[in-house]
Amino acid sequence: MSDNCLFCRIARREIPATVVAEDEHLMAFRDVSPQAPVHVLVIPKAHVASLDDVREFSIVGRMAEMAASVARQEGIAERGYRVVMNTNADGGQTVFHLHLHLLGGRSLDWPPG
Ligand code: DGP
Repeated sequence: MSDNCLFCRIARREIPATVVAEDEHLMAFRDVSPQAPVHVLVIPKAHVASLDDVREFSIVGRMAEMAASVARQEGIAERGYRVVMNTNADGGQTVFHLHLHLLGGRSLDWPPG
């Protein structure tokens, strides 16, 4: 845990968020600035800055599993969705606590900007 990290503070429930799934290691909550009808962030509760800083990759598999579960829960699994991990500056990462974006509920363009 990192004292001033925004997503650590959400994981500790010091900052409110709309939580849609949670287990011992992970939390999934709605993005404050949704880019699609469904836009959920899946984070590990333990602080890791980015995918580039992950050393134990089983956590990434768990995050993907929770994203797939939330997609079914949100009713977007059959039509489809996108999962994204923006990583470091060129990847567009703005919050330096590992997170997976789950986006769906509309047709998504490709390639991204
Ligand atoms: P990224 O650019 O990949 O680092 O995405 C960070 C996301 O975090 C962005 O889509 C907006 C979201 N976000 C930033 N601050 C908050 C917050 O306080 N609460 C919630 N729920 N989401 C936040």
